[in-house]
Amino acid sequence: MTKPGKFISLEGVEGVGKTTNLEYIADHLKSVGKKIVITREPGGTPIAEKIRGLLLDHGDEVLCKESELLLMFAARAQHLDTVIKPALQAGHWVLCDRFTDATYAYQGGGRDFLMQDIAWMEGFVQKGLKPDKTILLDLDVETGLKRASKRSEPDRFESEKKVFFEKVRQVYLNRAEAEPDRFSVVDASLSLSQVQEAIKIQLDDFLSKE
Ligand code: T5A
Repeated sequence: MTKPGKFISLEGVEGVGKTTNLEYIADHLKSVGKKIVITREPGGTPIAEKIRGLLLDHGDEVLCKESELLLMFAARAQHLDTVIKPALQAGHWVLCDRFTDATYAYQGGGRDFLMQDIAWMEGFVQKGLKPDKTILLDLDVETGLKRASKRSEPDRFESEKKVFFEKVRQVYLNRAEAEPDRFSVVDASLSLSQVQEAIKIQLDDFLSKE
């Protein structure tokens, strides 16, 4: 798919500050004249938000890990078709709170699915469409979980053990190392203003290469 717009995703373990920094990124890009669409995964459309509920809420029935993986991609297919692709075609910059790197990290790292199976699903659903830039906010798991717990009650993922999130973080870091042009890793342990300054440097670098 040729796309006049740009696709930026924000990634990291729980509580690293993705949601907090999304508005900051949007404001910076708007200040240089970009038209922005802010969205999130899982979710971003009415149907995908219903799937998000199935994935995040604690239910009476245990969601098996195969269903979890398939639901992530079902929500993503709907999101791509309804929101992301049309916005990119219209020349907008799409800012997405998590995307497929999260599936590699959580379902591949956390749930031990084979990365090649996830890659097959990625190809089937995305047909080569990937973020142009991914900002990975990196933070030690304990601090992230502490920050997240101050904000709300733990959802189904946040109820996992620390070792689960250690594996998630490691996969994110491995992916960043493997694709240094797409990924920008930002130290999320710094103060919010320092984190935002670091994000701004990465965005300006990306903008300068447009
Ligand atoms: N998932 C998702 C998968 O398993 N596979 C997938 O393919 C996808 C797409 C989604 C869940 O789904 C899973 C991963 C997730 O578990 P989510 O709501 O998108 O859930 O993700 P969460 O990580 O749960 O989102 P959080 O809201 O918890 O984390 P954020 O957005 O990273 O953190 P944020 O911005 O809410 O900040 C948390 C707290 O920290 C403070 C903020 O003020 C806030 O109180 N804070 C800072 N404090 C000090 N210094 C800083 N620099 C700070 N930055 C933020």
